Amino acid sequence: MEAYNHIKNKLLAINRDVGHIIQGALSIDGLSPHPINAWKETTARIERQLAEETIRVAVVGSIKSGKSTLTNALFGGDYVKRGAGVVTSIITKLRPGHDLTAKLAFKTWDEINAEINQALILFSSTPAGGPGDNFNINREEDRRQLQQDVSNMNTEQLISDDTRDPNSVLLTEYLKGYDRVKALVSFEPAIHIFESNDFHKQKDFVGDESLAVYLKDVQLTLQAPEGFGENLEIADCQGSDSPNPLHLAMIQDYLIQTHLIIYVLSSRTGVRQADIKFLTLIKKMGLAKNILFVLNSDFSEHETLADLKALVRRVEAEVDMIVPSPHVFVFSALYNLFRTLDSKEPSTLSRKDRLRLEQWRQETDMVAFSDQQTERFLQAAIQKISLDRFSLLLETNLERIANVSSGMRDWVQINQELLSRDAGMVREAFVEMDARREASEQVTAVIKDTLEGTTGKLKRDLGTDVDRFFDLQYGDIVQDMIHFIDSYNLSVTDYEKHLGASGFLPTLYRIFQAFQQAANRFIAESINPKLVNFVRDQENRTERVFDQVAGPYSLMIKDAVDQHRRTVNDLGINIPEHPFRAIRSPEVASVRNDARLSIPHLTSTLRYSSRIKTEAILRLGFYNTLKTVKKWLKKPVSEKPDSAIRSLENSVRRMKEEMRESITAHFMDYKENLKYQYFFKLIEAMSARLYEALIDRVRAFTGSLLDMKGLIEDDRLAKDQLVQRFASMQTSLKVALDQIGEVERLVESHSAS
Ligand SMILES: Nc1nc2c(ncn2[C@@H]2O[C@H](COP(=O)(O)OP(=O)(O)O)[C@@H](O)[C@H]2O)c(=O)[nH]1
Ligand SMILES: [Mg+2]
Repeated sequence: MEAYNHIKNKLLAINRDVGHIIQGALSIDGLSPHPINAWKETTARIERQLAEETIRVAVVGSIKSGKSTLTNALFGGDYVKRGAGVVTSIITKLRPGHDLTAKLAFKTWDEINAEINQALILFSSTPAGGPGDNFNINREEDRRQLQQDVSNMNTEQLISDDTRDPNSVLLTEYLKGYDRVKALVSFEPAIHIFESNDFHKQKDFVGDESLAVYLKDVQLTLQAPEGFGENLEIADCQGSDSPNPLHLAMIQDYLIQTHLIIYVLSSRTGVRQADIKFLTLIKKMGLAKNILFVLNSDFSEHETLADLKALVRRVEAEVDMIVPSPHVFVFSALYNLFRTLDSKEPSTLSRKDRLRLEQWRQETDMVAFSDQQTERFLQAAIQKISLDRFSLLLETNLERIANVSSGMRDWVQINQELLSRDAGMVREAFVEMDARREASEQVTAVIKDTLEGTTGKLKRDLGTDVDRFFDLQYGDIVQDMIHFIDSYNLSVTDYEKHLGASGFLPTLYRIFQAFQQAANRFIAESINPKLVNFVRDQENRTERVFDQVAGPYSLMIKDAVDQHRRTVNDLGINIPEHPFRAIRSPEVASVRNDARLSIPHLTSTLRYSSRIKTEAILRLGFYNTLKTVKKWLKKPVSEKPDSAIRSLENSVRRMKEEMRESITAHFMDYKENLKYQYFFKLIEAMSARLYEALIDRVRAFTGSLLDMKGLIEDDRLAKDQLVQRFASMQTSLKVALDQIGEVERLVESHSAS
């Protein structure tokens, strides 16, 4: 990674040098700023990309497998909270930087209330006039009412012997944390920063569920160990195996942006059911090729090294069934962490941890094995990260700056030579060059038109495919969803006990919650991966289409450049021939970042429930209850549950209808967003980038010469001075181009190694 930083800094320096040359050219009165401004924009974009573009690494795995411990071990300190909870999903992002800062982004009051109202659907002891749609956590009365409902709910659950449902857990935590966070939350997105000595206070937030629910994002900046390099983000993804599908979707949203996944397994438990599920999901999302596995091994847990190795073979075999030929590295993250702490800040190790460390140190063969595996793991991770960095950040930008520099050099040379001629010769040259310019403008106009045609057609075709994918009758997504809802086996009789203990409405709520959780889980586990694959396919197709047209356009441009060169060569201006590199389609990944585009959040696929007409379900349930109650009074005891169950069944049927309607309507919205906010914008941006790359090559020759003509014919002008300025620009450009050549060789040797 050192090599990366080194090369990146060189590239940045060259880019700035070229920027200065451009600035100098812009300050010459009378020169056409036309090509120069385009070059200036390119250098600005390179600077921005090199600063912003980030390689993302996600550390995932089931709870308590050692994700946070491993993350800490990597950064060499106890930075993220170890042993943090279950209720929330927090993705803690760590970025290398100079100072120690923790940035905690809080949800806004509106977001919090929306989330609570979402969880409150059907959740109320009083169907009419309850908190309903407009619960406001800042109102004391609302909190008091909710507190009461939640306590009732929890007692009922105790009676009915159910597991706690995620919604009531969420509501409980929100209420519990309110007083402590209210000063930090506001109606605008609020960020709280903990710095230097206060840094570790962030752990209290992440570690306490009732505070963590208020958090949206946690970003730590910290000094990274030697060799980590910049433009890197490592994310400790707590909640990968959360029972809450919304958390799963949050992790999915992060995973689709990552370049590398580090999957942590614990040697204490081996491969768990949750791991199999999560790995299957990762695979379904098409992300299985970039995983490194860490078997976090507890030295105390294994009698001998041979035992540990036997476990490794078993784990490898189990993982292999999902992810073929996995790369598994076996070491103790906690031992690595303790050892670093012991050498850096011995005082931070507790007496107990020190004892453990001493004990583990005795296991010399396990330690040696672990050390060697740690080393191999770091090498593999670093290699993967640097390769991606090179291709994503360096290569494209290097090519861009090379194009700008050589284009500019040609342009300077043409101007310089023209300046040294007398007015008559120049006039003649202009006639020739203008004719050439007009001809090549025809060519670029044709390219522009046909590229627009291609872009329009691609948008139409892709739009049709998106429509088809989401089609209500024939599309995969909606059909799967409807099939899921219709076949969801909602056995009302399972709730008999609950009905007896808590009554009709709470039972209906329980059924609804279970149903909704199942539907959400289905969306996260089955629909979202399909969606991700569909999007990837369409992105690849987009790249392919632009690649297909880029070939012929490239040839047209090469032809135009050759003719320009011949024209000026005939006029005695000798522009050397550079090898012409064919222009290819820009990469989706790079354009996407540059244009700040991303697919609509996968978490939003779960936000259909705000459309559910709760009242309709409730009213139905409520009338039925009245009727049922009346019937109950007349009928013998033994028949009572039956009729109540029948009413429940009615409500469930209605519930399914509501669910079907709201989910399909919701996916129609998602579809429109995907089309207009993502695909169409991406296609436009790709097209614009390709056109720019093509035009860039002829810019040196087509920049309007008219101003130049004025300059040359102006006798009062101190031409000597101008000639000198061009000469010095020429020298600087030569230096830049030499340096670019040097960097290109560095990149090549690095990519080859
Ligand atoms: N005994 C033992 N404890 C470990 C080991 N690795 C991690 N832990 C502890 O297990 C707990 C959970 O680890 P953590 O890294 O927070 O797991 P996460 O939920 O995956 O982030 C923490 O208290 C760690 O200190 C290990 O190898 N041996
Ligand atoms: Mg953790």
